[in-house]
Amino acid sequence: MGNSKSKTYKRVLVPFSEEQLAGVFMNHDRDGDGKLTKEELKQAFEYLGSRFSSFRVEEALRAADTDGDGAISMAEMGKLIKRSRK
Ligand SMILES: [Ca+2]
Ligand SMILES: [Ca+2]
Repeated sequence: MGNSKSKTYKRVLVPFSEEQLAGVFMNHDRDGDGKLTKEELKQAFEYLGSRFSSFRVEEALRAADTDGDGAISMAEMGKLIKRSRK
C-alpha cells in the first residue's frame, strides 16, 4: 500500500456551522428553558472541544449575557457564535 498523504492539510477553522453550533447549545439545554446556564454552557464547550478551550466559560457568559440574567439565551448565543467565528 502506498501512503498517499498529499492532501492531508485540513481546514478546521470552523468545524461547525452556525446552525450546528446552535444545535449543540440547544442539546445542552438540559432543563429546556431555552437558555444555557453557566453549567450547561460549560458542558456545551466541553463537547465542542479544543476550539473553545481558550474561551473561558465565565468570559463567554459575561460577554454574551447582555441582559444579565446569568444565562445565555438563543439570541445571546447567536452573538457568542459570531464572536467565536472571528
Ligand atoms: Ca437551561
Ligand atoms: Ca442572558
